[in-house]
Amino acid sequence: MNALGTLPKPVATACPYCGVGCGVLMTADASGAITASGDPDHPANRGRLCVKGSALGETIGLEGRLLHPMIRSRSGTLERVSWDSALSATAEGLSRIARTHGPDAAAFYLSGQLLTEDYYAANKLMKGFVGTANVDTNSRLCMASSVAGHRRGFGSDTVPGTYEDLDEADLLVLVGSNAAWCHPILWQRMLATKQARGARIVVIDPRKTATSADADLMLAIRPGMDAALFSGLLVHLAETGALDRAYIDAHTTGLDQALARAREIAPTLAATAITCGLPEADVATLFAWFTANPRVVTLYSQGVNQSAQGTDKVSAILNCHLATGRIGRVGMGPFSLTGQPNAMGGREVGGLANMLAAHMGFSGTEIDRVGRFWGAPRMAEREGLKAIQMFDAVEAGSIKALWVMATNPAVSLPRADAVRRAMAGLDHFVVSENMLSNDTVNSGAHILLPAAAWGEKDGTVTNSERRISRQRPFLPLPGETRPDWWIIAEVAKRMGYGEAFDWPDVASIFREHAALSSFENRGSRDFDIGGFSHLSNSDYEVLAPVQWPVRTPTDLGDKRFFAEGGFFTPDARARFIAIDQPDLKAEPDPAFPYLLNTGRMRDHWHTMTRTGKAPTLGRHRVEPLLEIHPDDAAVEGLAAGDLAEVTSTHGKATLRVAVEPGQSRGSLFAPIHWNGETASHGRIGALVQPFTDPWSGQPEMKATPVSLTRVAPGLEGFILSHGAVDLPAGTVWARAAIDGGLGTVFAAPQGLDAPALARTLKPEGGSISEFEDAARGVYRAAIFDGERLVAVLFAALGGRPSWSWIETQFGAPELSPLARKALLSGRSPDGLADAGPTICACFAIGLTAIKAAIAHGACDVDAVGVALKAGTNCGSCRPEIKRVIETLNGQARTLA
Ligand SMILES: Nc1nc2c(c(=O)[nH]1)N[C@H]1C(S)=C(S)[C@@H](COP(=O)(O)OP(=O)(O)OC[C@H]3O[C@@H](n4cnc5c(=O)[nH]c(N)nc54)[C@H](O)[C@@H]3O)O[C@H]1N2
Ligand SMILES: Nc1nc2c(c(=O)[nH]1)N[C@H]1C(S)=C(S)[C@@H](COP(=O)(O)OP(=O)(O)OC[C@H]3O[C@@H](n4cnc5c(=O)[nH]c(N)nc54)[C@H](O)[C@@H]3O)O[C@H]1N2
Ligand code: SF4
Ligand SMILES: [Mo]
Repeated sequence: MNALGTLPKPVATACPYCGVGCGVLMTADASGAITASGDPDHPANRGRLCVKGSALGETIGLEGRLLHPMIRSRSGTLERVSWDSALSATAEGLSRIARTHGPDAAAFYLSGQLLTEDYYAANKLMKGFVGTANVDTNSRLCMASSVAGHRRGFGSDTVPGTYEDLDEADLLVLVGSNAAWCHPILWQRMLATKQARGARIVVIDPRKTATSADADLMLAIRPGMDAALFSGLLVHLAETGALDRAYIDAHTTGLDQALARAREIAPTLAATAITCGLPEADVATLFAWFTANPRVVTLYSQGVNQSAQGTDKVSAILNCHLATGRIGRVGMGPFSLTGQPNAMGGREVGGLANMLAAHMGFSGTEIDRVGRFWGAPRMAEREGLKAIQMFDAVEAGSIKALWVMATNPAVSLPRADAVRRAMAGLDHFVVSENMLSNDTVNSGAHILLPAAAWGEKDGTVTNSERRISRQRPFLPLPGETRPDWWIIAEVAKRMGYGEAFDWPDVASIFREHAALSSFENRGSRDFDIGGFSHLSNSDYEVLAPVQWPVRTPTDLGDKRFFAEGGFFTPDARARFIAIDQPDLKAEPDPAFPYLLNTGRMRDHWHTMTRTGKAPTLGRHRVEPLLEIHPDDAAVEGLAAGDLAEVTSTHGKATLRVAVEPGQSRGSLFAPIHWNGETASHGRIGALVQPFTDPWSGQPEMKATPVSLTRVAPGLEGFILSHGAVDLPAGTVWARAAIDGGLGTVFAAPQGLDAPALARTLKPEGGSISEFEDAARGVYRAAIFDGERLVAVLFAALGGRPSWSWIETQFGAPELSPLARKALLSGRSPDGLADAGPTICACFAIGLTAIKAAIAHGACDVDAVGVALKAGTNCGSCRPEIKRVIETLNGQARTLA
């Protein structure tokens, strides 16, 4: 909730989270509270939102925001300064380092969460004016293998299809994608296609997920073996006469070599199954379905991209679609699901170090063309350093100036602890941020530039299907915050490049970007939005979501690529790629016997700087979990709820064990979201190895060798408080937003003086109610300021009680005498059971209620919805409800 806004009518904007790119309507009620609803007119979501989108209103408060420019003083503290001082210091540092050490000693590290206009400005400044291509982005960790795969196969970074294909397909193959959690609205569309057309869904993922719960076929592939599976499929297609010879002959080259290589990798169905660690019958089913269904869409995400063979995985998938001519036609095609709201926009402007601008690379002609367009004095002449190399160069001291915008590399890069240390050694370290504190800012940033956040910023983003949407502001700029593009332009002016950065408004940047896309293009480049080069400011304001290309002002319809060939290679033919032999991983190192897979949770976004503010989103998982197969847990002497320390050669984390039969043996899964601000020992990036794909430079973030040890928990408990509580060193803790404050879970292996800690929470003149049972090691305290409950501490030896009922009291303005009495029991006075972990975040329905509804006869997900409303809003929790039903039914059968 944010009472700052006064919205006379709903503002239509785009969701700041995933690449689905849903349209959102932001509406203020009479009290000024702002809430989000799905925009019925937006083609990506047609009125629906997932739980993260629905809870956007909870994330726009100003707590923790960076509201003023700041510079770190010699003593290390951050001090507020004027914009002029901060901008001049930023410009002076960049100029000085480029002058003294050469332009390549400077770098920008950008993000798919910047708007296209911000991204365009940053890319232009560095590649055209500072004179280095050391501009890379978190998209290197996200989409780089798809980009490389597209460019190798198509000659351009083109996503050929549209979302409509998902509605019109008969077979949907998801490879390394947990769409039920990560692209929920597209997942709803796929489930609707299953209902409407009887489409089949296949999920290929080493672990069972919420997505695989609804699949017709689940292939628990050996990690990393996807390229072998799709090589086997190519061989099968060739052998069963399923190739589209007409398409191959007219529009492609290189099939013979690619097929010969595929035959070496996966000669037979049986060999494919063995390499991939899959039952032969399941592989046969996939191959038969793929062969039989022309309308097949293969969707892929980070299980493909974030891999040592990411680009080859992409090429192996594209090969199968090219070989069957199933591309660019209704209901068929390869489909790279993009992660961030503007992953695509960043690729369009050239945010990657190996791209120049507007889908152009670094050939002499392209450098010359872009240089003339920009009137640039100092064009970068070659590709710059990709993220991992860039941070290696920071560590080695050859990059001395770094400007980080809209990303948190101290959490999200591999070897995150080393990254943190490396940044602390920079000569000139600038961060543009929304938050005053995050792991990157706290790595010693010298200059903090307060950027406008979602809801305040204005511009465009492009979603997974090439659809450009407007993000519109509905809140005033708080404090002294400014849009990222403005900050970059002001720095450019102070570096002496005023003329080229003198944009009066954001629409001017969009027009310039559009003009560059069509400059000397004449159909030679896929990305062309020249139709918008003369868009008026008022037309920009009301721009409706539109798919590129937009080659002329009236070229506004939806479009697909490549049904009739027309690839962006010199001979207009697609290339089949003979991929490398997949790396059949050697036997595990006995010192690091497990492979650590990492990824996302349903209700959190990346490093939690936004979703961490929303109580609705904090309840699904309050702390970082480590998922492990029951047999591995038994070998390690671990039970559910224990703490385990996970160690790689690069770092350590301590996580709560979740025993999951859906995990493959030898493989562990941990979430990426927790960081130094939200957990003491949850920085999973610290463990991840910096191993990269040879073509894309994207790191393999899903398979780091690790070892495991049980941590004796000691005293465990939780604290509910208004602000953050400092816990003694050695305590393992994690923090989540709750109504009215923060909930902190802790475990103190070395013990903890709970009564003393409770006293530190007591305000002057406040009071404490306590309960102690020394024999059981139980201590509970409720701390009041007058009648108001200001903190609660529960501690016990072994086992952490739930805070769900207490949270409802914590948010209340006043406690009833009965509630006050009941507080230290942890249960509501009416004896209602604890709500259990939240399953349905939209209606705050816990596991206990869902189990009760099932016990009362709700036999499927819809029936649970009728009884409790759970699962009836965004639908994100439906797979989990289904699983509870299946588990309970399984138990009932075992008992019977
Ligand atoms: N809730 C939520 N949604 C998000 C985000 C978020 O932070 N939270 N982030 C957004 C962003 S930026 C991105 S990039 C997307 C990512 O979306 P996804 O890629 O769907 O998400 P991940 O959880 O990273 O990984 C997907 C799956 O890859 C599997 N996997 C691991 N190794 C392999 C392998 O070798 N082969 C195969 N086939 N699969 C493998 C993992 O087990 C995992 O289930 O999500 C976007 N949406
Ligand atoms: N182990 C492991 N690591 C991973 C992944 C994985 O699967 N496993 N996934 C990778 C992927 S796909 C991704 S996309 C990355 C994501 O990782 P990051 O990009 O590091 O994560 P975010 O939390 O999204 O960071 C965005 C930061 O920018 C700030 N911010 C948000 N909006 C704006 C804005 O408009 N302007 C400015 N200046 N600041 C803003 C936020 O406060 C936040 O601090 O993580 C990668 N790292
Ligand atoms: S699916 Fe959810 S997170 Fe993704 S854009 Fe839509 S509402 Fe936002
Ligand atoms: Mo991503």
